[in-house]
Amino acid sequence: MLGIEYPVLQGGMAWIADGRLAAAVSEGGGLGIIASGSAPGEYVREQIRIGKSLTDKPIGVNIMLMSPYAEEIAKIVAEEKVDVVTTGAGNPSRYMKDWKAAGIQVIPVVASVGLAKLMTRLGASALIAEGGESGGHVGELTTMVLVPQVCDATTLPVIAAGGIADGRGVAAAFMLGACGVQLGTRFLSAEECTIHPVYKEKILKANDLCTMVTGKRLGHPVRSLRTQFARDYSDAEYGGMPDDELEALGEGALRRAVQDGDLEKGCFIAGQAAAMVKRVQPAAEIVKEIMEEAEPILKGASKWVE
Ligand code: TUI
Repeated sequence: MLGIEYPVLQGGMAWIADGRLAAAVSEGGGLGIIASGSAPGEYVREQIRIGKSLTDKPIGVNIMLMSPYAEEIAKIVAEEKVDVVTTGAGNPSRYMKDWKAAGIQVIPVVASVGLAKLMTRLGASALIAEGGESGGHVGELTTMVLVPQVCDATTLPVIAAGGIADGRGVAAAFMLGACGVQLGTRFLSAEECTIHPVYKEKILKANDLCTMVTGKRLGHPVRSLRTQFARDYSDAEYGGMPDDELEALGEGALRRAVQDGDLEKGCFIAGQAAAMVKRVQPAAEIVKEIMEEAEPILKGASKWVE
């Protein structure tokens, strides 16, 4: 359906997933996805052009629906003839008709059965069911319970996301009914991923308990590494800081982590699978490796039945 070799999507990580990373993943046989995050439209257009200059394979764009530029970027993806659009952190209903008319495959991220049903009705091509193990904006449900429920609620192909970082996660996702996976955190260690060296090091040194969720009080919970910033934010959140001040504290924090490696004021987004990221390697190798790991696990699964 997407014209890719492996059913592996690279998550649309704000300020991180640029044209270069996306092209490397697509060249490796997966689907690279350029993140719009809260960047202006012209930045996204530029990244699309960079990505397309580096690969002839399909490339996607993720639109973060809470972005003030979402409307503008919704038009740009059609103008630039992007192959696939994924959406996150909201309901993309109002854009679906125009994207479909432009021949774009629309794959919304859903964190609930209700949105899965609505997106199925509105003509999405597939759905990404993202559990709360993921980094960034998280819903209530885990991947383990969300994926089968979304599969039961739709006739569309379902892509599992959240907590998947190796072949075991891929195999498990297939067992839950998914036919593809999306990984974000694992690609933070890709050679082509240009995050600050401090960020990469933090991911490679992460352990099982080193992420936490902040921002629940403001209605947009975000999972990130348990850094000084995350602890300070959490203290402010539960210590009664007024909403506007709390919003201001988080403003620009993502960019400060990615570009400056700022542990005091930056938000280092990562999923719970951060501890499973062990080394720096080319993005194409990551795609191939996880699928090669999944194969013997899936073949061996018959040992559980007589
Ligand atoms: O979107 C993400 N992950 C993100 S977005 C982001 S940037 C950000 N900046 C400020 C505040 C919050 C985020 C960093 N990471 N993942 C996809 C995702 N979408 N996860 C969960 C959802 C989701 C949740 C609720 C999608 C739809 C939804 O309901 C929408 C509705 O209105 O029904």
